[in-house]
Order: sequence, then C-alpha cells, then structure tokens
Amino acid sequence: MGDVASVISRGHLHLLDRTRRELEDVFVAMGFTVAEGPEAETDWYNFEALNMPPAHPARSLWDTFYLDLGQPETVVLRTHTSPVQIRLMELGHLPIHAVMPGRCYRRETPDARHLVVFHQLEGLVVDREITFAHLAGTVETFANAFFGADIHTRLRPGYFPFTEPSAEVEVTCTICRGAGCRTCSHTGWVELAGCGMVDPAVFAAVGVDPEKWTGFAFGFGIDRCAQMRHGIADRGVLGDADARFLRQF
Ligand code: 2NL
Repeated sequence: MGDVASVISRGHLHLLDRTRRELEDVFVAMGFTVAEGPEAETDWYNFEALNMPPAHPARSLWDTFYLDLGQPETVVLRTHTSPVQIRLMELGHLPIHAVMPGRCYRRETPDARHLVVFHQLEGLVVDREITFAHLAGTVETFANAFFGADIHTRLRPGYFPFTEPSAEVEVTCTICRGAGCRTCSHTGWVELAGCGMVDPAVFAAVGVDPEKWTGFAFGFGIDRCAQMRHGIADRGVLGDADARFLRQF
C-alpha cells in the first residue's frame, strides 16, 4: 500500500486538520460555538469594518491577493478569519462567544518558512462588562487544557488595528518546558497568538452599542499550536502532507 493510502487507512488526518478539531473541542467545552465563513471576501469585511479604511497604513501589514471580480480591488482572499466575526456581529445576535477556524491567504513569496495559505483560529467574546481579565483568564484556561496544566501564558503589549489595548500571547515553550532551548531562542516562551479588547470603531462599523457591550478577540496560528502541542522543534515539516512525518502522531 502506498504512503497516502496507509495514512488514511490508519485513521490519520492531516495534522493541521486534526489540530483544528482539537482546538475547537477545547473552546466548545469552554462554552464557545464554532462559526465559518467565505474565503473570498469584500474589502469591507476584510479591512474597512476592522478599522482599516482605504489607504490606511495598517493594510500593508498584510500582503493581499485581490481577485479579478466585481469593481477593481473590492474582492480579496481573506487575510484573516476576522471577517467571519464581523458577519456574526452584524447579525446582531448578542451575546457572542464563538471561534472561527479556517484557511487564510497572504501574498508571500513561498519559501521554507512562508506559505501563501495558512490556518487561523480566531475567537470573539461580546457580552456585558467583559474586561481584559476575562481575556487573560480565557487564554490561560485554554493553554492549560490544550497543552497541559504545567503550560502557562503571559501577555506582552502588541498592536493590531482592530483591538485596543492589544497584546501578544506567549506560552511556556513545550520543547524545553520553560528551561530555554533553540526553538524558544532560550527565553522559555513562544509566541502563540495575538489578542485584545475589540476597538470601539469595530463595534461602530457593525452597529453594536459600545455603551452596552464590550468584548475581546484573539487569533491563533493553527500550525504553531500543532507544533507546540506535539513538541515539534522545527516547524518547517508541518505543512507537508508527508506520510513519514504524519505517521508519528
Ligand atoms: C494574529 C492576531 C488577532 C483579532 C485577531 C479581531 C477580530 C475582530 C475584532 C477584533 Cl472582528 N479583533 N481579531 C484580534 C487580535 C489579534 O490575531 O496574529 N493571529 C495569528
């Protein structure tokens, strides 16, 4: 039997797909629902509603694929899963506790570390009197459940156009369990996600009353989660559907 067939017969799924489902399971157990949306999005959902008007310099953080569809430069391959969160808020069924997994696209020159397609899982909570403490507690609870009780999180100041304040989420390096190694550049910590409190400008764009509702959001790279969950020191092999690699999990 060939490599691919034997992988399927043994019930192995692509590691990224399996990790997506395991991430969803943790968040569902914490009371979140799972939402999905289109990969081709309008400029409004991918940028404008997220506090990035046309020509806003923050747009250059993402190298975007524009589709030859409709008016020029109006339809893109989504650069993050945030448009799904925008669509959910627009529907107006509040409160929201949801995660959005899916494929995203960035116009990179593919090399050993950069791919055009990557996988993200974002989360959104919009409820009454939600604070930064809820965000920190959610991220820590997630990390304990997904990586193990000895794996912790810390937040460092960061920047995203759609959150204020914003932070980078770091987790204890699972390769050395915090002692310091090559994978974590001898810091004991690895960057896992970005997060923050939803910017009031985003609430205004989707018609959510910021006097009544507050919220937080976060975005994980699914490949980094898979790497840290399985203690893979070198991320380069992750995206390959190489059966010799996948069989190990
Ligand atoms: C990253 C950072 C992040 C969000 C995603 C978000 C979505 C809405 C409003 C506010 Cl609709 N925020 N998403 C917020 C902070 C960080 O992802 O680098 N992920 C891999």
